[in-house]
Amino acid sequence: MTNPSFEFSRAITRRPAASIIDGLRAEDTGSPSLTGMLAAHQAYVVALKSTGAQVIELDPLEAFPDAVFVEDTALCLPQGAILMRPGAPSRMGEVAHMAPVLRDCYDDLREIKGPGHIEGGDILVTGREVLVGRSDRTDAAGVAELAEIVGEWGHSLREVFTPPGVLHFKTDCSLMDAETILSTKRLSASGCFDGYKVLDVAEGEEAAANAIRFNNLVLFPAGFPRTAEMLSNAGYEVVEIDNSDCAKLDGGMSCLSLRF
Ligand code: CIR
Repeated sequence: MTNPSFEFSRAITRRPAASIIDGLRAEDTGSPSLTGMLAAHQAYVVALKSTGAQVIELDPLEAFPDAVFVEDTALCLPQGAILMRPGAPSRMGEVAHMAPVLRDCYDDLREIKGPGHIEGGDILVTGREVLVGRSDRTDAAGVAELAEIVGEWGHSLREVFTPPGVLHFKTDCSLMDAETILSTKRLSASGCFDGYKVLDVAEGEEAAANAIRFNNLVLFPAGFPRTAEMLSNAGYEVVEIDNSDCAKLDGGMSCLSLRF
């Protein structure tokens, strides 16, 4: 039996556009390099495919600099998919480009109609529940609208809080298996993962918390050796991907795909 929280047969990605240099960022640490980003993106797709999954690779969208971060546009569950309503005004138009792709993959496609906002980066689906972190991009009304839809599909949703100053809930945590969460200490200290097995990232390696478990692999940002070693010692097969360009736009491993 497969576990839908980390066993997937498909993923959707979108190649970065040249406009990526205009992507949103909380703090300007320099522009990402398109060449670097394309190479890292290719390595990411190769890793996903190496697990046997089919990857739907979408064309770049020049008009939307952040469109490479497809995770924020939808939530994919076994019962159906839900189009999000991003809190970042410049990203709202990305959803219309994802809609036809998901319509081809799902019989049941819903949408967050508003007035609330919610982005996929704030949603962690575990083996037992859907956790949604309120953030600057995800508000109470967005969470409430999502709760109704996933409730209809038999999922329980729990609202939690993304730490202040952190872009998305999953900037600070990832699912390693149905019951195990990789997290920053600042997030796990809030108690939101009580009852789960929590692996805290090494001190000073907070940016390592955004990884993804995809079938047999953990796709993990390169450059965080102590956390990578902890995961390997815990039995996970870790594949390191260069995240240096994505990081300049506050992006990480989870943002680059929708997985289902
Ligand atoms: C943004 O600010 O929306 C993008 N520059 C980064 C989005 C990262 N997405 C994610 O964590 N799911």
